[in-house]
Amino acid sequence: MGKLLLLNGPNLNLLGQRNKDQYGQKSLQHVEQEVRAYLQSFSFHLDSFQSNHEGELVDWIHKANEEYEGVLLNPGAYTHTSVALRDAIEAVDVPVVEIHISNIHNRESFRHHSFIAPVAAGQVVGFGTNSYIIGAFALIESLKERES
Ligand code: CA2
Repeated sequence: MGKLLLLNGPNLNLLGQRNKDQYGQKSLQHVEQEVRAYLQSFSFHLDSFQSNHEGELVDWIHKANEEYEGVLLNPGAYTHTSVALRDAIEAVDVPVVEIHISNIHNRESFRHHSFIAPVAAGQVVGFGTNSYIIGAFALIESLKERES
């Protein structure tokens, strides 16, 4: 069974508790469970991890390179600030799909730029928490293409 990793960045542990208009009703645990069930139907195992700390996310990207076939990443606000996270993704071979719940392109201008997008396999934005499921589908398809 292929192993995939779902990583969530700062403040996403608050999903479903506040800011529901922007980020939806579901808790992070609920979203993780939905993505896990979806991937299980394609015979993939999913591990998930959330951190409010940039270096911890960098460590997990390194670990993903050793232990996982692909990564789903919502970097949260680090999307717009983190050269360290970008460098980590660039340094590894494992494909990373960038995910955002909201449409970062129709929000404040400081959210329009992603340091992650140029080194990601692709970006899914703006479909609420369904962005994670769409991202999971995209990751499976890009893994199939890599194999062929
Ligand atoms: O739309 C997304 O998924 C974001 O990555 C979410 C980040 C934001 O900084 C990015 O620009 C876009 C913020 C995550 C904060 O999550 C919260 C969830 C519930 C309550 C408060 C914050």
